Amino acid sequence: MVHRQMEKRIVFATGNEGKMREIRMILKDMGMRVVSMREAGIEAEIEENGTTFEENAVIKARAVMERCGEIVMADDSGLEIDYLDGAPGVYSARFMGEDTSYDIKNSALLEKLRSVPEEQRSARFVCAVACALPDGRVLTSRGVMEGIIGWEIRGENGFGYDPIFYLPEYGKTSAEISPELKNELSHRGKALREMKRQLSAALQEAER
Ligand code: ITT
Repeated sequence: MVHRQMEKRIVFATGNEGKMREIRMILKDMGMRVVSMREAGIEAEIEENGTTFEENAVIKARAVMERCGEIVMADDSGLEIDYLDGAPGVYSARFMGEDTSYDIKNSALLEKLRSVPEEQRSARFVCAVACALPDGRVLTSRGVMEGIIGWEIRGENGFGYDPIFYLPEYGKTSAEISPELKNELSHRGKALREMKRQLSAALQEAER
């Protein structure tokens, strides 16, 4: 009888296609297949009731790991605008309603900052990644990308708030730079690269 070795893979607990595109690119050299929750056939409505990005990432990764028993990663992220005391922050997806278009959300944020000078427009994207292992261990990492809120909607790449997130050193929004450059600079790229290191170490430890 031929025993097929179970393929090692990571299930990524996200329903956000924009995130998933970036995650696949960033994790493509991991030596493990990365599948979305949908590809793994898991449907889950998870209540993100944490107060920090880390708490919510852990809630999502644990909930899906308990359902499938595989290695599960989750990303909880958002945009913090200093002039708005850190809003929308952990409520970034829910800001003005989950189903409201980003054209409307982005225009509303630009309007709130209409006469605010450049030095008060600082903002950052934050990403927490959690990885829940079948043995119960949970790893977490965090990445940040600093920028300012721009003055108009610009660019077609990326997703969500990218068209209003301006990177002064590039003279472009994160929706105008290439996907490769965004992954190099981004909160998600940083958090996931750190998670790759942690997960490799954790898996090596488990094999010892
Ligand atoms: P999942 O929980 O299914 O992963 P979600 O979209 O609900 O998807 P979050 O709760 O983590 O995910 O919300 C993150 C929101 O923050 C996301 O919907 C965007 O509005 C914003 N966001 C995060 N990273 C971003 C990025 O790289 N570019 C633009 N907007 C981003």
